[in-house]
Amino acid sequence: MAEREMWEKNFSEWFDEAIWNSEIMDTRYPVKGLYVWLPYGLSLRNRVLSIIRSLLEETGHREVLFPLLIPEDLFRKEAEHIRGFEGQVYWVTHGGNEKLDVRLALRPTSETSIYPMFSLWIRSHADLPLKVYQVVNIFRYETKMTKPLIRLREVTTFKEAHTAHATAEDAERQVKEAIGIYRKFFDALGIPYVISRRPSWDKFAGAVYSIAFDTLCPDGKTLQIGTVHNLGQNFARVYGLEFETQDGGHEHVHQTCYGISERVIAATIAVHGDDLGPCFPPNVAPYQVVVVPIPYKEQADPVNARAEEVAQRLRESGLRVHADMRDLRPGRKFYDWERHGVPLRIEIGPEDLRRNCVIAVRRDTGEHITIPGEKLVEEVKRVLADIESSLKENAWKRFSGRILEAGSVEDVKRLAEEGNIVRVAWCGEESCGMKVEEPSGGKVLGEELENRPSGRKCLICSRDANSWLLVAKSY
Ligand code: 5CA
Ligand code: ZN
Repeated sequence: MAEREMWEKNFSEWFDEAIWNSEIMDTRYPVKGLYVWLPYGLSLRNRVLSIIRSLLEETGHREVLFPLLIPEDLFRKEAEHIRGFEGQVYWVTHGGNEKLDVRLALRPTSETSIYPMFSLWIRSHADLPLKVYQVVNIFRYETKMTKPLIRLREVTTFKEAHTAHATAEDAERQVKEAIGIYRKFFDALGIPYVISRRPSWDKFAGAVYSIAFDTLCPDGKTLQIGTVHNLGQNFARVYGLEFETQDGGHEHVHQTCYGISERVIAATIAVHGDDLGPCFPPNVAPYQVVVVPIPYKEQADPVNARAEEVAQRLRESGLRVHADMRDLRPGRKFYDWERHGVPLRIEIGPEDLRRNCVIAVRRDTGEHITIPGEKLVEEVKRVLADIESSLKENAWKRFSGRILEAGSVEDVKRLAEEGNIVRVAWCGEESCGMKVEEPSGGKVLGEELENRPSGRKCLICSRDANSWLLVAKSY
């Protein structure tokens, strides 16, 4: 069974080693907060992206691609937005040796580049709703400690969706649709999450309100893996996003935006890990199966030939398979591929040749399974499907076991420090919420969505509690 000592007790170091050993990234690029994707990592990234792309496409989002640079005057229009991002913007001040008349921001997110164009595109109610998305790099001069895949200064995999609607109700419906899309997306990756409405003091700069998905890293710190924002008409007013209504009047659109980043890949690595390293869910694993021949002296040729043949049969059935034919000891190969998180290993030795079978070894449990030759494809597919569902199930089990209710204010701090997400019964008053954050030593994630307490009193003021406030240590 999987050991999880190092993974839990020393997660930060574990994580850096995991992405190095599995050749996801090279973290030696000489600019802080910028990292290099390696082929294996990029293959994983692109599979994760293809899941979110299809979820967006099937709900009517169209892909666009906007410029990286935003002129300062446009960038500064929405007051709250600029207040929120000011300290994080990289500026382009020169073209060659010439100083630019108007400085250009490297987008830290794209509202201020997209919405001026929306104002040209949107004419009448017939143009609405408008739903677009793009996958781009963004730059944020982060001042907290940077970490590969988790807190970057160049986010390379920023998927942002932007929508415009005729009514507030339709924007509200869009927020729900976005939440549904992200649920499916995280479910596909087996990442457990809580969904909460961020407190007003922690919402996206320029939003009316923000909803966030958080997962839990093995060290007990939460990681925000996606957000959905209702922007109301804040941006529409300053960028002049007006449309002609059915009866000829003019109104501002209502907007939403929602985004994820490669943090989702960090979460995939983190939640399915163990002391050996990551274990990638088969639906996104760069290699789903690795075939390792175990040759013995004079039997080497037939064993190698069988290994190639087995790999080829599996490939033809649509699986991503790597046959490791390097001139190395099998034990060394096992070690390598475990660290690359390949969910299933197939071993073939002389004995298996004679019996016409293979040995499959699960990365998640270490279990050895004998598969007869005639059932190769169907059995491998069945085992992979089982790995996928049990990774998800186990991640959820560990996660759910770490969402605990606080019985008192002192409890909040203790439980958060022990690495839990703490549910605090809350009356809904902001002042009570703020009184929880201070002494907790953690962060108020927000008001939990779709789950409410019954028969509880607010932990601060003892009035009836309407909702759970979630508190945790966080990244
Ligand atoms: N425009 C909105 C929605 S697209 C926006 O920028 N929202 S955000 O600021 O909350 O970012 C969306 C998600 O991107 C976050 O939930 C987080 O998961 C991820 N993210 C934000 N900043 C970084 C960063 N510096 N490094 C890695 N991921 C990040
Ligand atoms: Zn209260």
